[in-house]
Amino acid sequence: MALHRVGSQYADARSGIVHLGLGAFHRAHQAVYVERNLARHGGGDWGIISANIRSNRRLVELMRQRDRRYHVAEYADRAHVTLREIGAIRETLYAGPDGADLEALLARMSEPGVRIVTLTVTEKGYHLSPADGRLLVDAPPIAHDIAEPAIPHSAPGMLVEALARRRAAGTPAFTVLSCDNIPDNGRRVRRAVIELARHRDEGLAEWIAEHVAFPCSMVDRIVPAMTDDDVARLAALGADDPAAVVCEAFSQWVIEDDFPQGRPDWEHDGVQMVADVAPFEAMKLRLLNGSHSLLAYLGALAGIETVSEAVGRHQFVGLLHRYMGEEAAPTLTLPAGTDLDAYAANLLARFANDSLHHRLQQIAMDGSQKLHQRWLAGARARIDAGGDVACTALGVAAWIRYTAGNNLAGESHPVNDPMAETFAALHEAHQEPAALVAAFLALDAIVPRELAGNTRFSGAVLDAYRALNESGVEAAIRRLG
Ligand code: CS2
Repeated sequence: MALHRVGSQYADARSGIVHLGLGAFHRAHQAVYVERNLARHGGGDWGIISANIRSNRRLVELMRQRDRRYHVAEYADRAHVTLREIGAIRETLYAGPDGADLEALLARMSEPGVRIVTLTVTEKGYHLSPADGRLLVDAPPIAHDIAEPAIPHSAPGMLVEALARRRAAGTPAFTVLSCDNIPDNGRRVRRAVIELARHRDEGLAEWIAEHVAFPCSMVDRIVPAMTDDDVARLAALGADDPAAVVCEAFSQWVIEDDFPQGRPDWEHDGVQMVADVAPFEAMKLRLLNGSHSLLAYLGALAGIETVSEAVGRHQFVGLLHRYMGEEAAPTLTLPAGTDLDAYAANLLARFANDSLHHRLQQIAMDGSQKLHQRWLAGARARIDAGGDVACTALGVAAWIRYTAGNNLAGESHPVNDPMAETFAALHEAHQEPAALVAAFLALDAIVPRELAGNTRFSGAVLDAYRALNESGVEAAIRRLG
């Protein structure tokens, strides 16, 4: 085993970034780029105040006890690991349901020295309609924040309240940087924040529209949820650290360069600062995340546990090649200089990294929030162009079957999704495949109407659904020819 250790050297740093969503992804992605920046400057202005806003108070406290230092173990493969100590997170807060540090968080977000607020709150954390990006004003946290804006529960509500405080105090706005896997993330969050602000004060909404930048970004690094085995193997490497994270060696961050209040000079830390993120984002969402979701639903139905096990089967690899090459790639405008074959080959190599225990169940969660940008927007474009969507239709059929809560061998699994109750009710109401598939495709919060109404697509989903149930995952893949 080749172990490379990198310590955190700088003594101090001011905090210029507030982050919402202190999950594993944030700790292994953004914080690593900020760490490089601080290390290069021997400190500086861009330390992070990181908050959990929904759950995991324990992590916030554990990190406090350890001076917020933690480790990121980057595995190129089983034999090559870089163990980084990270000091970039200077303060941790918990602003979850009991509101413990909510006031402290809002105060931090209102400080003049904080010039950027970044977010990894997952797709569902913004309360946007997955199909068209509208703010879901009836979602309980948003309805709460409309009624009680000064004690917000949601991420958009926290942004609005903090911006209102800055405006009232004459403090310049911060820049909002969403780092979640949603398309056009900056623009969507901007629309949601302005709409929410409009519910309390038209003047505030206008001020936000005029003064707040919401750059888009594409983030990429595979960071599985930590397991007890991961904790034990890091302890064996000398990092006995409950806040440690295991991830792959690969990492990419592409950010739209729109930071009127200033930003770290991230271009020297491996971040791609660009004028337009859209081509990078669509490529990553449809190729990487789209492939992930195919593996997740089909693999879970076949009783496979992890991504690396799934790509150990040649049928799955063949399916991904066909999906990427024939269904996803034709819908993309690739970033200049991209070699599509090399990108796809690299994805398969990343998926095959068996030093990560990346569970398919983790990827399968929140399908209602993910399918539109990963599969369905592309499938719609493909159908409009008269193209083939057989792999996507098989994926959709597998997702529908997965939401029944058990695999093809009848073993049950949890269905973690904000729409899980709706799914359960549909499975209960419709025993017949044709009626069940039609009912799922009619969920217009998820499936674009034009796609649901296309008989070539709906027919392909129904055929695939029947094939899965009657002859299993491998036969359903073989059937595609
Ligand atoms: C995965 C992503 O859980 C999921 O849905 O597809 O978290 C994926 O690992 C990252 O986007 C990779 O950058």
